[in-house]
Amino acid sequence: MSKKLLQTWRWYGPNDPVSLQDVKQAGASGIVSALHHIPHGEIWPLADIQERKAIIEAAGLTWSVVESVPVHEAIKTRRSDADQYLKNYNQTLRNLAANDIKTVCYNFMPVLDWTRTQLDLEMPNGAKALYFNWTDLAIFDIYILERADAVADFPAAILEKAKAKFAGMRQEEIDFLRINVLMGIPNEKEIELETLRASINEYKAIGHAGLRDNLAWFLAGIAETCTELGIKMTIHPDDPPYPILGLPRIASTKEDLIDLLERVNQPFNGICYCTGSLGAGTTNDLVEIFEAVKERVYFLHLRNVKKDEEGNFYEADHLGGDVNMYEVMKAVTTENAKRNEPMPFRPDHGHQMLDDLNKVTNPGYSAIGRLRGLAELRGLELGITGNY
Ligand code: DNO
Ligand code: MN
Repeated sequence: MSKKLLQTWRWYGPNDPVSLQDVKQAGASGIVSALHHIPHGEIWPLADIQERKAIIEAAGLTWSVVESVPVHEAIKTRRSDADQYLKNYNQTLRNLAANDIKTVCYNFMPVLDWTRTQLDLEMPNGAKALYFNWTDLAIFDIYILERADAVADFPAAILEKAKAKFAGMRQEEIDFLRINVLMGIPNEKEIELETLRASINEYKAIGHAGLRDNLAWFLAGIAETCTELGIKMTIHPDDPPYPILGLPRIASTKEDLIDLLERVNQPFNGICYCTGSLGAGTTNDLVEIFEAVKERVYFLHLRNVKKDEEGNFYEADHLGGDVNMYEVMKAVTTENAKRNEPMPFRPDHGHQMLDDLNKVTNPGYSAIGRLRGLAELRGLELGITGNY
């Protein structure tokens, strides 16, 4: 029986401005890391995995979860060369398992990972948060990306606001918006507008049903490896959890998650329950979603979002915002008590605050905001379970 959740922390590797010593001071014991220097789709060499693991262990920490082993676009779109990438993925999983790293996070979002329109929205207290605004997304989509059918995807009120705002924008503001929307995972290759346009066309032909089929094909293609080696795969929900830029989305709602679990209905096929991503969905009930899929939740991202009536949202304090973290933590700790192994969670994102405001940080991944989040979450857990 597992008493406490496993407290983990995302670490981008030796280039991360947050050190492993910092992570220890924050009180986490597990590390969530990935080999971002390996191009998407290539096999992660055993030596590189061993090296990363050794660095983490030398600091007295454990590499608990890989986030993420990126799924190559060839697999998501099931291009003619998809088989080779599937083989590579299997080999990477084998290399990780050989190092006893067996919980893997990935996502199946077309082309872009998480999308925000602003990375430094100032809170009333001066801290900075990540922000998603529909008007800014419309400006990007219509006037910067110049996607042919973009206009049809926005309500009239947003179109009007976008038009008026864009007319008053300076070139540097336009560039800034472009960079913010295209911003990816630190240390990974940025995507170009031209590539994005081409991808959007490719996905148009695939559509929602096609993308679901491709995910099922991918999962079926790694099932044997995962089952044999005891690997747990956890899909990260779409962020934000609705279609943007005309791209299909298949991991945004309870129905989506149930569908993808049932299509390849085996224990290895699991979920990274990200309360921030799912919480940005206007119709998502977070506790209901957890209850529906909890047996297959192997990794938790705990953070919060605050939405307005248009559906714009900013990343709120971990115990603030629209996600009732108290109810979520009750559900999560009840499930955790039934497990033999503790469920790993991490404070997913945090505000840029205090001394970090004067530092160069990875958006959402500065030290102090996440430390605050982790501290609040562990206190909440202790308050609920009483497991001192
Ligand atoms: C958003 C973050 C993401 C996530 C990746 C997983 O909620 O957790 O950066 O790590 O999308 O592939
Ligand atoms: Mn997340």
